[in-house]
Amino acid sequence: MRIRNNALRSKIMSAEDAARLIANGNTVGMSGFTGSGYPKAVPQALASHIEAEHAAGNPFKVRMWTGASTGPELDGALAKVDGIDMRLPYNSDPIAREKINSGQMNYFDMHLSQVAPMAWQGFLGPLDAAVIEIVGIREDGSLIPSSSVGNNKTWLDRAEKVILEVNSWQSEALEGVHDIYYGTALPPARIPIPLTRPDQRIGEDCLRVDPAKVVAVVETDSPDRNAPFTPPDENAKMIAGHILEFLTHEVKVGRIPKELLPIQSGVGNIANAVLSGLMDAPFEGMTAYTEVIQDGMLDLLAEGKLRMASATAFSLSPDAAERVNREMEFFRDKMILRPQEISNHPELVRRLGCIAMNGLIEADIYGAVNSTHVMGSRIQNGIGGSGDFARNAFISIFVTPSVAKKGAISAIVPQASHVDHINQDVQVIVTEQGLADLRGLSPKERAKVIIANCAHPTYRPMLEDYFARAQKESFGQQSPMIPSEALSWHQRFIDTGSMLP
Ligand code: 0RQ
Repeated sequence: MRIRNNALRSKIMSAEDAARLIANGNTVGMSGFTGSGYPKAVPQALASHIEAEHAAGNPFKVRMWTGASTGPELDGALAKVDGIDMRLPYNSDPIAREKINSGQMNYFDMHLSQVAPMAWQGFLGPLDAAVIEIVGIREDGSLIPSSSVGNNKTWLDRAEKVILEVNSWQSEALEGVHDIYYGTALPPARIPIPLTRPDQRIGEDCLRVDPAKVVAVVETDSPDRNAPFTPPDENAKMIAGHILEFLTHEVKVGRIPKELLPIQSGVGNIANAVLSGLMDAPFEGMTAYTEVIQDGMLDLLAEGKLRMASATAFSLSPDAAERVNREMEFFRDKMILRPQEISNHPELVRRLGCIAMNGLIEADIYGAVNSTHVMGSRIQNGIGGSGDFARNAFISIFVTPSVAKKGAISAIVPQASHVDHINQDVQVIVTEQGLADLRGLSPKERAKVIIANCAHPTYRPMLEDYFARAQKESFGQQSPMIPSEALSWHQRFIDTGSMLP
């Protein structure tokens, strides 16, 4: 039996009835992180209710906070009916993206580690309701967390009322995987977080909730979104190869230990390819201190190459999710899922010395990185945890194919059209062309290495030409720039569909 607490059992109701407890204008905190552990029934029922209200001529929108991206049943369903007034933090849903980019939906893109603290600090306003997916409820009323932890602890603590979705699709063997730290506080009472190793447990294996606040319990049986896994393409394999060569060299010269330092890896195919590449690399007993446990980590864990992985969520393909469910007994002591304010905490990322690897949209010749905006104005996803890790990592690596949209766009540009990571937070840039090690280099030295090692051969001469002229014409010589030309590649793409003249 999944719901073992009698008081909470008495609150079981349909998703439709539960959704009616959310009112127009409410701020709602939902569970969910990278397509796992998000509520599946109540958001869809809420979307239907909103659609009916709109049809009757009544306004109805909610402000929505999550952990990170969720699934089509949540972001997609609510965005489709124009039910979201404002959303934070990370989004990857295509319908929500379209609504944001057409100006119909407000989006507040935040560092993932800062969401819970800012909610506690009162910076985001009050939280009317929380809708949280869990695996089960124990006799004592404590909650067994689901396949993501995200901001659930904070939503449960802060919300006026709580709706629980108990999803029997999620494996009961997840019980015991989580580590929920209840020691955070507001300044001046804040104390150091007592975590010095990725495999350390510092909290409890369950979430607490005040039963008086629980207004509904909804039973579901639905899978997580779990995007299919695309095997690494040639570019991804080449990028992985450059990174492995680089890490091997770093070990050889003694800057990192032979089991490496805790790895953080962003989402996406390149990240998975790097992880796959680690299977054949000479590193044993590695650890991961990261946001998401991905497909590429499972084999590493099974082989023992990766000793353990700490994250806040799973981000798995359907096959891998099934494998985790099936083999949870094996994986349980090799994985820890924590709140995202802990998995991404700057204090811990700095202390542990993570090796951060994140994707980018574009980088400029001085190494400033744009992770979020296409042509400076159109949001792709969001900054996610990349900033939490990049600024505080032991080594901060960014990866990308050197061109996008079949070569019409160069990922290396004279000037980034939007900056998420300033050049001080970017130490290594890798494309399929090669790797630029920027550590200790001045802006002009960085430009030479980035253009030579990372730019696509089609765009390399154009970048060399711009940089040479900038060094002659620029107002200053620290970071030479021709302002009237710096964003001309982007304008050309907007006008003609290509950055090429
Ligand atoms: O668009 O899907 O329409 O073809 O962006 O690009 O090359 O498939 O790469 O999946 O690794 O995503 C930065 C978006 C890269 C991701 C970003 C277009 C490209 C394609 C995806 P299509 P790829 P990836 C941990 C850390 C921020 C959050 C983060 C991201 C789509 O890595 O969201 O790092 N990062 N979190 O065509 C126009 C360019 C482009 C471009 C790529 N220069 N111009 N379009 N694209 N470069 C995870 C979390 O925090 C949860």
